[in-house]
Amino acid sequence: MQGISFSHGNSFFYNPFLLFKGPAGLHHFILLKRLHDFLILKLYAMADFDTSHVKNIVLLGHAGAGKTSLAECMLFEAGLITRKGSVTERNTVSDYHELEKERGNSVFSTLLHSKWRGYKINILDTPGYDDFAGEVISSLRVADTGIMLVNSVTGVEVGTDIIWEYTERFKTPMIFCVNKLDDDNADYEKTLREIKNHFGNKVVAVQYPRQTGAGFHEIIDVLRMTMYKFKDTGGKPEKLPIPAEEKEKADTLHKELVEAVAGNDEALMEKYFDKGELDEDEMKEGMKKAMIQHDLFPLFCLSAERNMGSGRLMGFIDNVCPAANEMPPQITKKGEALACDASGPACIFVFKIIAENHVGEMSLFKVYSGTIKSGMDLVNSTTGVSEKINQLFVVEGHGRTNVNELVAGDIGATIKLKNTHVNNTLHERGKNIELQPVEFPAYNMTVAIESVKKGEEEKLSAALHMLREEDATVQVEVSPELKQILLHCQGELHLSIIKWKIEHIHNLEVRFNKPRIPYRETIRTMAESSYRHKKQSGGNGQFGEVFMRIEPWQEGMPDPKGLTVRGRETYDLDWGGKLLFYNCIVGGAIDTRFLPSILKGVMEKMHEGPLTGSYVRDVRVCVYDGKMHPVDSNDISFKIAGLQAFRQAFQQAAPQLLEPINHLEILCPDDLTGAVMGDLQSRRAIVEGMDREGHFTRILAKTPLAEMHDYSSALRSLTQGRAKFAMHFSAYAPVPFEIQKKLQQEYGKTVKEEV
Ligand SMILES: Nc1nc2c(ncn2[C@@H]2O[C@H](COP(=O)(O)OP(=O)(O)OP(=O)(O)O)[C@@H](O)[C@H]2O)c(=O)[nH]1
Ligand SMILES: [Mg+2]
Repeated sequence: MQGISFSHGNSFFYNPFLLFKGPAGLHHFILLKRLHDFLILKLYAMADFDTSHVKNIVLLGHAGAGKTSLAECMLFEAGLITRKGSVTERNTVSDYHELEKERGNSVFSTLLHSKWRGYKINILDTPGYDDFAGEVISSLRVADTGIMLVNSVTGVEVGTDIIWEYTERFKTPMIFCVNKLDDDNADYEKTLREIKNHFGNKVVAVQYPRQTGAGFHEIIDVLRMTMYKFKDTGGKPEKLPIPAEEKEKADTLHKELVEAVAGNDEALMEKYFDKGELDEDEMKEGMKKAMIQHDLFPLFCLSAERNMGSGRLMGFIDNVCPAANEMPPQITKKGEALACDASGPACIFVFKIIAENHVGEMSLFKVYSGTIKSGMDLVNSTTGVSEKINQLFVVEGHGRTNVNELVAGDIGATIKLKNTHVNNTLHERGKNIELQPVEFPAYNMTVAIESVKKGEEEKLSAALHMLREEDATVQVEVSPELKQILLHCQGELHLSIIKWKIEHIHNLEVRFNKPRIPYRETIRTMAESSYRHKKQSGGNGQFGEVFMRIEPWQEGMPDPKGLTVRGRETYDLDWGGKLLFYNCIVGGAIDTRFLPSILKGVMEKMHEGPLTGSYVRDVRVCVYDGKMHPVDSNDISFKIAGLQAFRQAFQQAAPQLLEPINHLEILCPDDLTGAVMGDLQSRRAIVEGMDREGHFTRILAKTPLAEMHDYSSALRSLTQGRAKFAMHFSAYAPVPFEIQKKLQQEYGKTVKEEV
């Protein structure tokens, strides 16, 4: 094993440099350094793990529930770090990113791994804020068990509910951990009630605390029927018999647990009836099966801060939680089952890309089948391009270690893939396997972005490309219509992270602006006009005259009254709606060769409508008369005449500005429905329906996009982040008269009066 790195800002390992200063300390330092290096080598010389000895877990929960602190406990318990860091001291292995240290919480999901009693546990520590849902979803895609941490002071929070929905989508086996039981305000019973209330009676307590608050030192385990007693410093507990006064409660809970396990399996139920008990192996197998089927969610107790309970949890992960090959096989895009088998065809799935200047691009993947060896060539199923796996790594936060191979079920990383993105499958040549991609959440917020300094547009475009590569919940759209670069993201917090990355990693100063609204213009009545373009200069003059009728277009409308239609052209406009262009010229008043020029003039004005410069849609134009000059008539003359005739007719045809209307769906806790509805009224929303869904109310509404720019932040502050919403384009609708007038005036100020 080689390539161990611990030189980055926050070393994965305890840094002995910090301990001793001055000449007296130097000797100690060298000794410690040797011991340190020896331990690292010993650690990585550990035996390779076969598929059934790899467990992939993801730590989940509302922000601040204690996920990163638990990850730190697990690494400490496994002996991978010799001193447990803490989130408050900004020195955990998981929150290594400068940004996370600055903020004091997780922003990215971090891959860690530990070894515990012959098993390798890959740990994915995810951020709790909803803005980072993409990080949670991609981690869930590759995890085989989720650990949902619930803060025993605050109980079930909105993040718990939201993340639970994702876990249901993946059917990830789940464990609940009630954390912060050492806090004076901890309330285990209330938290348990809330968990059962939200997630049902499949949640079954495996443990309960003898006491909470400062006196939290003992956990009663009703699976092992043992009491774990911790020292003040936590760590390895003493195993004691359950005290007499707790016996009755422990027995009752034990019975509940055994019955819950037996209740999911007929054979076990029979055994339970016969013997009145299940032995350890039967319990283990029964729990595993029920967890895989989402029929049982065992619940554990923790103080991550004081490192109490994590060792037992890791033991449970090793002994009971399913390994990747015990989970149902992956169903490929073609609908075929892919078994998690180290001797099967090589196949990996890239779930995350970390692009940092000093690291280059690192792709994190899970091996879904076969054994991946360094030097192997794989094919990207999306692009068909061959990719060489030059180096393989196991990852520990910021550090990474070279390994020679990774077996099916394991999670690792590689660098320098040429053209592979998140959600791509790489497979052995000739096998053609494509795994199901992750569906990332739709965006909630849009801003326009521009570089502060002129001439840095290309740099900005490169930075945005890299951001997109790393974070599938960011979308970038260059809008020629709005003449803006639009950045779609998850919310204000997400945006602040994007800004930080652009400024700190790409050294670019950027500004966010309000995105312009893609209004449309149309007409409500019929109007006619004519325009004569005549110009006499030195040589040849210009002459063209056009008579035009315009009408609002509607599906199935009859031919224009009083005109003879000689030619019909229909254009589906790129920006939605139609233009119908009819030739109704009689008696050869205008030569047909000039019609394309007239159409060109009309189209030009339709690109920049007369009201606000927005696209025009849904108009029928009939050219019915005009005049030519034998010498001076040419294309340009008829283009100008066509444009001006259209402009004049448009102004007389009761022009109407249209605005995009979005379909809005809000899920908010019942007690906040009133506030959310009040706010909607101030946004010109039309509420179309309300439904109760558990503890939530689902509100359906139609809202003008122009009123929704700040909605993500507004809803968050209105509901303390307890509501969520989704929005998508529905249709264009007329802008109210007063608003149209205002927009027309604003536009009028920005353009010079046309000829
Ligand atoms: N008293 C007490 N505090 C804890 C415990 N676990 C975590 N904390 C504290 O709670 C805060 C949040 O802990 P984290 O581990 O960062 O929580 P997290 O779930 O990773 O949070 P996000 O990354 O923001 O989602 C920190 O200040 C921790 O020190 C615990 O068991 N008891
Ligand atoms: Mg965290």
